[in-house]
Amino acid sequence: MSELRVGVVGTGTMGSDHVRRLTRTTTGARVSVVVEPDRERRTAALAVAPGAVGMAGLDEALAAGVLDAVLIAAPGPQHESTVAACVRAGLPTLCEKPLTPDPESAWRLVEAERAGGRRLIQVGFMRRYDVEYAALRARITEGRSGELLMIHAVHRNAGTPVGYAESMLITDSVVHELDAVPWLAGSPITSIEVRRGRPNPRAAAGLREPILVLLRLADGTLADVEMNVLAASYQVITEAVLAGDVVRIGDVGHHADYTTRFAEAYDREVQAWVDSVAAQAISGPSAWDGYVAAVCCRAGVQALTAEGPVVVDLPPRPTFYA
Ligand code: ISE
Repeated sequence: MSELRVGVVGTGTMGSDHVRRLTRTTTGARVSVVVEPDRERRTAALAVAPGAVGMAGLDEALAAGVLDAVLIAAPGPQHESTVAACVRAGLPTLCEKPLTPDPESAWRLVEAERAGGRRLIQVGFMRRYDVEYAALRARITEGRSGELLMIHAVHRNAGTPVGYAESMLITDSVVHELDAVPWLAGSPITSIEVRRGRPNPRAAAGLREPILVLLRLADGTLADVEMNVLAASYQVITEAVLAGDVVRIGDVGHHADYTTRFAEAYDREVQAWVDSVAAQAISGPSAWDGYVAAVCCRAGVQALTAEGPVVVDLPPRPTFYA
């Protein structure tokens, strides 16, 4: 196939970052359409992607027949209908997290994809493409330093956007650990608990943070996550306690946000996605992974107000996603 023609839906922080990435960094693909209802944002994105055309809605782009694949970075509540339209059109889709905001809608996408009989959906859990994360997973899997016993994770943001709700500590941020921790450990999450210490007096009314999130995995591994959204800088650090060693990743200096901290991971993620679409062998984080994250997020949000651990109840993984 010649260059993959990618439609980018949504040009907020991540969408515009991906338009630039697909245009300047990724090989084998170009942005053919920018779908963005806001005219100013659309114009700004088009200025970065010569040759792309702007459209206000995905339907118009699908009807024009100028897409080989779609990257979705629209707000989460729009993901279900957007991904479903791409699946109906048979188009491979990389959807930024969350796949959808709740397990029911995520499951509908799992079913739509399975009904079509082939993998089309990938979820943008970019940490799996971070070099240090990948090396840590290999180290744990290979077992040279003994079994994994515990994970300590630190996830700090340098501020909150306007309209920030407390549940977003889980759904917007901890969602990454809800995917990454079981991926690193090779074992699913079975319960989630939230513990609170002294609240930060700088937090807006209604936001009690930082929080400590405790994840129990099926194999007994315990993980704790410090989630802190009023830190001095953006930091994501992980320490894996193995029976015979401790491995720490993420000491990469101070960043303002994820766009620079994970820039290389995003580059690798998008390149791997483009290559896998060209090879018709999509293998990144799946719709099932997006569904699992949505189930865990629901338990995590409940845990914000519950006493003690909230059980995570997952159906068996369909063989389609084996
Ligand atoms: C943001 O939306 C992201 O997805 C980042 O990866 C995460 O670290 C941050 O906490 C979120 O706000």
